[in-house]
Amino acid sequence: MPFTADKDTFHAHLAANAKTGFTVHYYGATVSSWTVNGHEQLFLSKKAILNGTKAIRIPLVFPQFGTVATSKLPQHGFARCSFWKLTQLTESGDQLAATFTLTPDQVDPALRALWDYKFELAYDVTLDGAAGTLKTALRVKNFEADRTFDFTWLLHTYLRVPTLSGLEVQGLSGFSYTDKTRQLQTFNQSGAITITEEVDRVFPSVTPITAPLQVVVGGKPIASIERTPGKGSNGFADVVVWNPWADKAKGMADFGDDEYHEMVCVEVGDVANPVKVGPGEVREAGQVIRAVAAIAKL
Ligand code: TA6
Repeated sequence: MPFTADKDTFHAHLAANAKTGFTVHYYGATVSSWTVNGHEQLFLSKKAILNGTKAIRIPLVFPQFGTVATSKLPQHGFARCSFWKLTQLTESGDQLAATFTLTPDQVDPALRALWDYKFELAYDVTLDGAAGTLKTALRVKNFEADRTFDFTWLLHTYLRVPTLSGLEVQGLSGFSYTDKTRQLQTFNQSGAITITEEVDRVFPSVTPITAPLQVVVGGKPIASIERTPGKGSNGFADVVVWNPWADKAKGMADFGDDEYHEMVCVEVGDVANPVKVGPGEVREAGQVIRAVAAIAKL
């Protein structure tokens, strides 16, 4: 597998096509770039802070989504602000796969004390050049002798989009959601989501898990996300859609004022109900992101 690595990043690309590849920052195991034949699929702000002092946007959320009144863990937990290790690389045909792992000794002791369990978290990143997909999956193992732990987790994907004008996130019509921009009130989603103001919607239990979530612009599909099952799980149950819009963007130091036009977060995870994992048990869930527009342009 053609790859380059330094102390901060790992980059791999197809042997037959250097324009199709991905980059991961060890800090947060953040997939900061995924290109399909030269077309970038993910949004990374021009103001992103990449020196390990602030979580890079496109984070892995574990062991806590958001903030929780009864927990002192920081927003979105510690996985995104810890240095992960590359532990496995495989190549087979058009597929490149890398696994990154996080264990308690890699977590800041002050944060680890707030969720103090023996665990191993693995993150598999698999590029399929022929299919135009990136599969990412999280897997956690409980190494405690007799303690069950629970957590919430989520893949906080920032999709790059050409414009918000005419953009729709499809696949959530008919489901209820908690609106974080409206005092956590519950609403019913009718039709596709359009983005004309800040959107921060948490959809619990979006079924069936196999139904794709699609981003469409001007009627043309841009990308789709499909949730995948794994060991001990049928797949992530919940979906979050977020765009900060203008005011919130201005308040974020690591995000350009006008960049909210270039992204939408479509996030899959288990956030409404914590996942419980008993001693020795494993839970795994993932997603496949399909670069529909880039494939069409090939
Ligand atoms: O998943 C959506 C969300 O929880 C929003 O509420 C929003 O604040 C976003 O994540 C980004 O959070 P961050 O801590 O990375 O700024």
